[in-house]
Amino acid sequence: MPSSKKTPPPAKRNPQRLPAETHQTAPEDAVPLTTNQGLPLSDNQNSLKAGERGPLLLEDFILREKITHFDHERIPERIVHARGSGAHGYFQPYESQADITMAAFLQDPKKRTEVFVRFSTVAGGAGSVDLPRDVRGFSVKFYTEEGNFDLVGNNIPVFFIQDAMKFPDIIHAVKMEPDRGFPQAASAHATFWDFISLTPESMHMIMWAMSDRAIPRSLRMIEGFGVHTFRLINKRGESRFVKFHWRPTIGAAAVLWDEAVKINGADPDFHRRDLWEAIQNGDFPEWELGFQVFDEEQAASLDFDVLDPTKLIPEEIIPLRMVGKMVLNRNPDNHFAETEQVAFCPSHIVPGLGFSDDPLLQGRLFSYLDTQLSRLGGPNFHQIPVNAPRCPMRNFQRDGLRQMDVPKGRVAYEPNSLAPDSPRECPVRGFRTPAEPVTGEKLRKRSETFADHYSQARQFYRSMTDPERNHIASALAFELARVEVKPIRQKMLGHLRNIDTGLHDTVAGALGMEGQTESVTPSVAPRDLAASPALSLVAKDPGTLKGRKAGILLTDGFDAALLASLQAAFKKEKARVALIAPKIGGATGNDGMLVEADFALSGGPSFFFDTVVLLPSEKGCQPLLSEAAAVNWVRDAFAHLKVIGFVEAARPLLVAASVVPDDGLLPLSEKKDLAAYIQTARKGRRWEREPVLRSIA
Ligand code: HDE
Repeated sequence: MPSSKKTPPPAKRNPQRLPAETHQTAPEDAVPLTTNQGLPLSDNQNSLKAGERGPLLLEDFILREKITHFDHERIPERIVHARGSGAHGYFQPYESQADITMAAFLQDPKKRTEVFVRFSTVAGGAGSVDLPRDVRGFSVKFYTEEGNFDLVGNNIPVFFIQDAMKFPDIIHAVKMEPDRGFPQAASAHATFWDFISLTPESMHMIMWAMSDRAIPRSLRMIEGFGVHTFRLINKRGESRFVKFHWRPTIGAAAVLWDEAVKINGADPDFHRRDLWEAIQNGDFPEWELGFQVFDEEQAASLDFDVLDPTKLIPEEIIPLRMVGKMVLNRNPDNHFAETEQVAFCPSHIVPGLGFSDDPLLQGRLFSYLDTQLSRLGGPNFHQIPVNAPRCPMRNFQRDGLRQMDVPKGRVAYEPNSLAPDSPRECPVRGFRTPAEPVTGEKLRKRSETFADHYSQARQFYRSMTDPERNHIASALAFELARVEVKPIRQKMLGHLRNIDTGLHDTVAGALGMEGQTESVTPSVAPRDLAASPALSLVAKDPGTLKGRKAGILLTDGFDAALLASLQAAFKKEKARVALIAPKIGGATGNDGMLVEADFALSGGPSFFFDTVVLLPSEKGCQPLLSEAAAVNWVRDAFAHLKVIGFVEAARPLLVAASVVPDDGLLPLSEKKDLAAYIQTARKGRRWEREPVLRSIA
């Protein structure tokens, strides 16, 4: 890189600076660093130059190889579900499911099947935040002995649309608006609500997307659903329908919207970090796999079409049959190689399972393979380690971009007589599609059985507890207030009125748009279905601290004995504890011992934790009273409805944070107080505090 400019005189040597050579004091027996061709390197600090201060030489093939590889490090990110977090683990059935399926991984309760799981958000890019209001992807790759089975589901059991033809439209509508390139990872904008207001089939999903389900507390605390109806086939060739469910063993939970907004700023990797740390600490996330099994006759008896992915079957009608447990016990070794390169396809299926004619599922059977071809650069992506089946894979497909195998022999076709030991189709063990009659005209038409768009939306809303209903109304008011085009808001109010007049009135009031609703005539009049309590997160709250995190705020002079008792009590609950002190160096207790902090006050806000304890000393509390981070810490914990344990010395801080005493505030003065605090903290948020603090809007 010659330059015509005169080079400046050499800078005076800074006597403090170490000579450049000191970077290279690797011991002689160090593992040699090499190029991609295996050439050992003598210098990984300096490029090849003409003179010590001269231009670089084109000859430097080592620099060029390194930079070229770096320049090509990124591959196209997924068009949806770009931001993901992965983990390895295993699945183990409780007992043989041979009566309903011949799937090999569901036969033997002693047998573990390796899995890789990827959780994701949908709308944002790979570098977006973890807590937007969004659906979460829940994809599981089972490496079974009869091939890979990919269960590519979501944390919501229904979907926005009924036909694959509309997928590019809904995704274009929710993504950044194409002219301005924003908003990132947010549905609160005009194009999304424009599309939704013109798509009544999305109303059921909208209720879920505006609910607490769309802002989970942790990836370890989400439910998962296969969404579509699938098939189970047993050895006798009998086929039944099935809906797949994942249930976290520590219960499902959500954050509040105000927490989500703040967490996105304070720790955009909140979910990814939480999953990583839990696995690293041996606190392995677990889910039970549940099947809703039903036959054609039961399907026909339901008042909706089981092929319609905007509908669910309430558990009260067809209960879940729990078939096994999945445990995630190993973090990825490399995010790119595994979490980024993993390729899920709903078409990755095994004998004993099958598809239904759900028009969304049928479209997905095409889309995923197609997307992997462009994302991973060709038809050999199944050879990437995270995608490779763990059972033998033999066929006559050959060559192609990025072929890693070296197939031997002259025979690459079947039938053949030249290689009698080469693989053959296997009518007994091989995958079979159950024979089903198919009749009808070739046409483009939505089935009349898909036409009821409001009844299940109403059922979902009415199955929620009061706080959950309020959150749905608040989310709708927030999102629609971000839509600057008034007719879109008016039309949405029309849909909400079809779902529930109370919901409509609350949202119209919160928007200040009473009397401005545009009527929407449903194609099928909505019905009042029986409530399904299983749909509510709050109603199902298991009341546990297991897998939760407590934050303890300390200052110098804190009660060391109480801290030790608290730590022991949380350990017993299988909860994790983080210590927060004004400075990261920690705080010295009244026993003279220094404990290091996990967070400095400014970097460990209370919205990172499920319950908090204020453990300052009287003297240590004083400076906190004029410290915004400390006052906000307490104020937020209260406003986020957390159970707060406190020592008497913390009272001035509660006053400074305008905390009003209620039964979620527990003094820790005597020994017996600790048990009372833990018992209340187990119950989770103090919902009765919410209406006192927050109106809907
Ligand atoms: Fe996806 N979806 N999808 N989707 N989807 C993708 O495939 C698509 C749908 C889901 O962690 C893409 O590999 C179409 C429903 C998850 O890698 C793409 C339709 C459900 C993931 C694609 C749907 C999902 C994806 C983008 C309508 C819940 C992340 C990258 C017919 C049951 C998988 C990729 C991972 C990813 C297409 C609808 C779940 C473009 C056409 C319904 C969890 O192929």
